[in-house]
Amino acid sequence: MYWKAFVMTQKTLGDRILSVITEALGSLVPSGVNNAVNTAVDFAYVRVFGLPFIVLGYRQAGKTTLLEWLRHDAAHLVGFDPEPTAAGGDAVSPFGAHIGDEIIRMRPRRDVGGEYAMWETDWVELFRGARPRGIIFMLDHNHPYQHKDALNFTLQMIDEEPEASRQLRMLLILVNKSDLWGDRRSVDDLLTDYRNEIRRLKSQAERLGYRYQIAGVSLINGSGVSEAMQSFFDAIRPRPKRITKR
Ligand SMILES: Nc1nc2c(ncn2[C@@H]2O[C@H](COP(=O)(O)OP(=O)(O)OP(=O)(O)O)[C@@H](O)[C@H]2O)c(=O)[nH]1
Ligand SMILES: [Mg+2]
Repeated sequence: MYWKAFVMTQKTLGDRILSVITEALGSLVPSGVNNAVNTAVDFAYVRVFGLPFIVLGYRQAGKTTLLEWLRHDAAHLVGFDPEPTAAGGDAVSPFGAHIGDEIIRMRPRRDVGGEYAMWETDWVELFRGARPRGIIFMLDHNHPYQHKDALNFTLQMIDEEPEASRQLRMLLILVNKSDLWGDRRSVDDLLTDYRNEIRRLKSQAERLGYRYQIAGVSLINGSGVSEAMQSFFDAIRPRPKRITKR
């Protein structure tokens, strides 16, 4: 019995990665060793290429603003007034973001728009290309039917794209713009419209083995954003292998 290692080269030139896949054949290789190797590979990969995650949500929920918040450490949001993101989305290069007291290398790949017509195209393409460890799904207090559609589409896509969802560790729902609703309503109030979707999310998360969280935030005044980002990125990042001394 033996270990087989091979190197996969991903599709595009700019996106070339080395992902070493180890395959333990037979029972001679303990699964603990295999897991440790996989963890070490994940950790090294993310350190070099960035943490793969994606941001989805119906139009005008705050996706572009969140990416700007992460990219520039919240400092640039004063006067930031993005145009709706057009079909095809915008490329986002990997960048380092301050999360807690660390800088984590991020790789969200593309900022996609939220119009219906972009879901089947830009969202699915992004999901397949990114094979994300985390999804941030954004909504706000307006248009619950459209947000519900978008969330259902996302859950369906996770089910229908098993290769792309294989690495998924967490889905975070950000209920954005609390500066506009927070003094009158709670997150739980707003989520009464989403009972079926939350039930579906819960059962999918259990079935596929990822975690989910829901947080009310305001990107404009910063309320809740750092905390939500810290727990999201903590949940999706691979950990360095601990060296234990005997
Ligand atoms: N009041 C308030 N406005 C916000 C907040 N976050 C974003 N916005 C505003 O909401 C609008 C939409 O933000 P975007 O970041 O462009 O939203 P998007 O999801 O990228 O929109 P599309 O690209 O059209 O899908 C902009 O005018 C933002 O300034 C927030 O926390 N509070
Ligand atoms: Mg946008």
